[in-house]
Amino acid sequence: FDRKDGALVMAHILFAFFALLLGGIAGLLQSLVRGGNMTLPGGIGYYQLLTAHGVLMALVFTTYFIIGFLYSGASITLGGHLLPRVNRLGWAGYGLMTVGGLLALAMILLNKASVLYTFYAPLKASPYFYIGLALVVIGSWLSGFGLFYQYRYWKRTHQGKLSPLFGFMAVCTMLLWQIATIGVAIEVVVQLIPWSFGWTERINIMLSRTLFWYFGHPLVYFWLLPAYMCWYVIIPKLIGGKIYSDGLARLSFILLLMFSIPVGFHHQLMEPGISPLWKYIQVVLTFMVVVPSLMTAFSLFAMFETNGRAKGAKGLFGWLKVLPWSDVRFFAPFVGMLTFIPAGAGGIVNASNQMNEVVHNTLWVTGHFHLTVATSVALTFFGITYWLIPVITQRVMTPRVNKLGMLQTVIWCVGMFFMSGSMHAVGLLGSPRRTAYTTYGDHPDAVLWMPYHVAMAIGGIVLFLGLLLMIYNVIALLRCPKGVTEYPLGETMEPEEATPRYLERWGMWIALTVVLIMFAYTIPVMDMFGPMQTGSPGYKTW
Ligand code: HAS
Repeated sequence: FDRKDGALVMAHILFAFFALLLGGIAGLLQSLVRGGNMTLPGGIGYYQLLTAHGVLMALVFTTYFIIGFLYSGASITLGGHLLPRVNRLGWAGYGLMTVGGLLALAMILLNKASVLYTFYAPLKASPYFYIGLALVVIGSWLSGFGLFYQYRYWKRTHQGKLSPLFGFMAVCTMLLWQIATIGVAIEVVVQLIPWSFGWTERINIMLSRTLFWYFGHPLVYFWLLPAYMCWYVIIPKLIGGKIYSDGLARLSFILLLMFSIPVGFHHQLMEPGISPLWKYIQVVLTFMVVVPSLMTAFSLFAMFETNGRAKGAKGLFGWLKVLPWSDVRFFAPFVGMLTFIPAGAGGIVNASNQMNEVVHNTLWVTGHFHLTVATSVALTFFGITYWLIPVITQRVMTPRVNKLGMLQTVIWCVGMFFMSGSMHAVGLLGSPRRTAYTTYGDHPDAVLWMPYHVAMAIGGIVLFLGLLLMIYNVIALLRCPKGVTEYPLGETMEPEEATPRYLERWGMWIALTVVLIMFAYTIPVMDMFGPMQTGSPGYKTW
């Protein structure tokens, strides 16, 4: 692996795990404070800790890990090393993201930005928190441009050739991010910063939430797509097989790009100020975005089965027996896949209007995203770490680290089973999310929730132990003996010609994505400036 590129990738990966550690500490403390088990000195409160936990885990850990992972694969597949300009763009992006991230974190620690990771207005943070976030976004754009530049260079030097699957997926993931972050950038720069400095008196709440969720939903696919990259491209190699279908994999990524953005209203189904028709349309589009995930499930089953049969597996589930169960590089992402089945089903429940009325703003939703991002995605990222660090630092993972990795995966699952399981259950009993410790005057309903909260706290403690073990494993990986580890990229079963070339016509896909976004958002956003917003006291701007 190219040394200069390796330094860039490692800087991202190590910062990601540093954020994971800090975010984990904040997570443990918030669960103890919320459960009424402890009070912290210096007035450190639940909302402050929850903001730190959400921002560090959901925004910092993921973004750094993803950019590091995408750059590593781009370096290998799109030319063998990054162009000097791309490497520089990567470092510039890293620098801006880090300055911005630390500024935002400082504001949270000073209790000047306890606005949670969604920073909904009218909760107001210090302007420097928003400026920090804006820098993170701009930094990530620079990294994105670097990736596009590398891809374009590869295409120019390989005229008429189909790009490598990893490179294609990396471009798609970054494209999704660039288009999605335009929404949050407008919210932060045009609305929140001027309002927070006191330059503007009022803020249009509906618009700010809409801009946030225009970004917020594709954000979850920005987390998911790199996990899918591992499932589609890396796992086949690790199990000694081949990728089922290159074309199907590309199509599912394109569909995720097109359908993951015009669906933000499914987070706002319970909000006034958006007409039911537009909510309905975006719910239909939400069900469209489920399709590429179902295609992924199909593709993965087909890959496991075809490869299993090639190894002589018999019967309906014989393929399960020939999988490399004791290899953490396979095991951790596989457990992530398995978890994604109930996690995805929960998402479909959320998206269904009537059921959303039952679960919205309850701990069910918290349970949902701990299964999706904190289990399916996180375990896949952990699985990637076990080979990525050795590849870059030119080391070989020892059997001991492999065993510790297996143990880490099991601990994570046990912790999440208790935590996310009780969140789902108590959510159905009505327990709200994002609420500091209260027994609601010993109301019988709230008393009924208490055992679930205890189970959540126990799960949280187990998870924290799992997190400490993961940090230990990262350090152990950095100390493994020198040697050569291969970057595990799978090959496809079919020849390259089988993949339709139109899948790589980016201009067409971007245009279709923009059309869908305009369709889903233009009229409802215009309504937000109309008489419904200004004429009725209930919908007034703040
Ligand atoms: Fe979600 C809320 C709907 C997926 C994350 N979601 C959230 C929030 C987060 C989040 C963070 O419609 C909270 C935001 C906040 O703070 O308010 N979500 C969906 C839907 C999907 C979905 C329809 N979510 C995700 C993913 C996330 C994520 C992925 C992170 C990575 N979500 C919602 C809705 C809300 C929501 C509403 C708002 C709720 C509210 O009211 O506030 C779908 O994309 C899910 C599709 C998935 C599948 C599963 C496919 C299965 C596969 C695995 C195959 C396994 C194999 C192994 C092959 C259809 C691919 C098999 C082996 C064997 C041995 C069996």
